[in-house]
Amino acid sequence: MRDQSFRGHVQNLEQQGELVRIEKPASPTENISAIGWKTYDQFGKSTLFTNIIGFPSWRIASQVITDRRKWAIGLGVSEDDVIPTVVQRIKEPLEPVLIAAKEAPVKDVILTGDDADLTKLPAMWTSENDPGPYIAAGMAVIKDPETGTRNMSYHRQQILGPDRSGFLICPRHALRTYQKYQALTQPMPVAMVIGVHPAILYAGGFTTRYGVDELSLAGGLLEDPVRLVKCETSDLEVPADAELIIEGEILPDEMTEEGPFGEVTGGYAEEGSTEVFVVKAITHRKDPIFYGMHSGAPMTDPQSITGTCIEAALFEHLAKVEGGMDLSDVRCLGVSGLMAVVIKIRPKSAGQAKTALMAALSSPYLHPKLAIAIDDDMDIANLNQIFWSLTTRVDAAKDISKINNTRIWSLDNVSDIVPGMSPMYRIGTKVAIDATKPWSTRLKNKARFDRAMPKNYYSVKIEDFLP
Ligand SMILES: Cc1cc2nc3c(=O)[nH]c(=O)nc-3n(C[C@H](O)[C@H](O)[C@H](O)COP(=O)(O)O)c2cc1C
Ligand SMILES: [Mn+2]
Repeated sequence: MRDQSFRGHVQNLEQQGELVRIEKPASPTENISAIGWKTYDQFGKSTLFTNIIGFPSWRIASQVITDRRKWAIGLGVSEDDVIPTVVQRIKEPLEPVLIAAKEAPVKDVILTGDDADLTKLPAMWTSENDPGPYIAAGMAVIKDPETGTRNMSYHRQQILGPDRSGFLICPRHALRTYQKYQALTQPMPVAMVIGVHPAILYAGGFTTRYGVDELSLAGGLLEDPVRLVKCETSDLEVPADAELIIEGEILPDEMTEEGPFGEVTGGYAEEGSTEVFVVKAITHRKDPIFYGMHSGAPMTDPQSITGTCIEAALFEHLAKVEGGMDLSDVRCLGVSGLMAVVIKIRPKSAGQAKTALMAALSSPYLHPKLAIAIDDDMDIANLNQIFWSLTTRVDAAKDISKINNTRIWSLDNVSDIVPGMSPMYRIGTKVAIDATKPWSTRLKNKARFDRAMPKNYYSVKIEDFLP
């Protein structure tokens, strides 16, 4: 079986020169967020903090899957193969296997009662205007009380005290399950999973049907069943190789004030109220590594996780439009706070890029409100070329389409909240921009919209001339 751990990924990142070790003392509530963010922004590297002020037995790793290179290392494929591999493997889920507690590294240390204390974890203060430290990286494993089917999804936790945190539940599968427990007036048992293999991190952000176990999807991505172990205080099962598990329950009838929180849009989600999580037990590995997940201004891991999920879903979705088109690649731009997607396409006929754009704005994910089509000769990973296409190949009257009054992603603060509904429900405008070459020039004047590259650009190698 392949390694399924977070620390294995951290080690691979370091071996491949993708990680910087920070050995000087640093504080999770004062500067670790800034150091990790700047290290990725300036050098494109992950960070491993080995000297944590106030938490001597912990290390913190951050920005571990922030781009395609890091996903490629995590999934063991080339960068170009990340999306096609995900699309294919996610269709072949593998049921997890249960292993004994004595073989499970996450049971190295078991804390219950007063020892199960959230304030003893090196939770990070992520964005400046957050009210305090959060655990942003936790994925909740829960079970449907009627069918017993498992679900896994991310839920941020604002630390409120030793045994209490906030727990944000947006209207998706976890909310549907929670409402079933509420109807029974029972608390919902939850196990928060922190610090796992990138395949499991990916599955936690992936949108699929209710009743599909995301841990089976993770098994498909790993090409091995995920090793699970029983919880101490509930009949839930969690990844045995995780760094940290927080067991607890969500109360059926209590809410708490929460936020503001620096969000994946890159701005703040307004303060509001969330459900309440009560801690029952904490288990972790020896020499644990805390996953100090960032949030807020791009680029951070949350943009990369959801963005990569959106890319795979769009790739699959667009493959079905018009019976399939010449689609080369898809990017969800993390730098746009997940609200812009770019599709690289070779249209087979006039109007086809626009059809593809409409599909991109109406897909399994609500996030994109701006979709841009670029031609097959452009580099989709290069914002310079995307912007060049937007001016030289776009006549706004013909190539920009607005679709008013459509559903908009809940976190897009600039779009109106539906009157009488919560901020989860917004309405606004989607925009499609066809920045492929004007169709007529495909037939004649072929060079008119080519990018004018230096003579012999493709054959001249500067290495031959540099000192
Ligand atoms: C890093 C990260 C943090 C997230 N935080 C939350 C959160 O706090 N609350 C929430 O409801 N969804 C959050 N999400 C979104 C859900 O985890 C995601 O949509 C997931 O696919 C939902 O699972 P479901 O399809 O089983 O409902 C987050 C996603 C990521 C990648
Ligand atoms: Mn689900």
